[in-house]
Amino acid sequence: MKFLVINGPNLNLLGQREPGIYGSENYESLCAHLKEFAAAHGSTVDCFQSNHEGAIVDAIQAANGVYDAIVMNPGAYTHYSVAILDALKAVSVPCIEVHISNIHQREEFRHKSVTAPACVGQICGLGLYGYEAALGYFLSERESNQREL
Ligand code: CA2
Repeated sequence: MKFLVINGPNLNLLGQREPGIYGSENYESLCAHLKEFAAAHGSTVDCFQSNHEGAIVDAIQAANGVYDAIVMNPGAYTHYSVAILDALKAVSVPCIEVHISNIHQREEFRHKSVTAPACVGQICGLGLYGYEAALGYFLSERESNQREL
C-alpha cells in the first residue's frame, strides 16, 4: 500500500520540547521508523509536515488517486479546522487520525476533534505507536479484503 503520513503544526519539534507529553523521539526518526515498518510489509510511506493549514489542505487534495490511505495528526488544527475536515470529505482516500497524547485527559478544548468525523477512526494516547497502529489497521484491512476475493 501507499501511505501518506501528515503531521500538523509544531510536530516538527517532536523530541525537542515537552518530552513528558510527546516523548523523546524526534520527527525524523518517527518518519524513518514508519518507512521501515511499511517496507517490512511491502508498502511505502511518504511523510509530510506543515505548520500551515492551507498546505495540509493541498496535501490532502493531492493525495486523491495517489495514496491508498492517509494517517494524520492534524495537531492543534484537530480542534478547529473546518478546512481540513472539508478536504478529507472531498477525497476518497481513507484517513485515520492519530494523537500522541490522550486528548481526553487534557484541557477541555482538546477533547473535541472537528476532523475525526471524516476519518475511519481515531487513535489517541498511545504515543508514537499510534502511527504504526494506524498503518497496521489499513494493512490488515487490505489483507482481509484480499482473502475475501
Ligand atoms: O497529542 C497530539 O498528538 C496532539 O495532536 C498534539 C498537538 C496538540 O495541539 C493536540 O491537542 C494533540 C500539539 C503538537 C505539538 O507538538 C509538539 C511536539 C513537541 C514539542 C512541542 C510541541
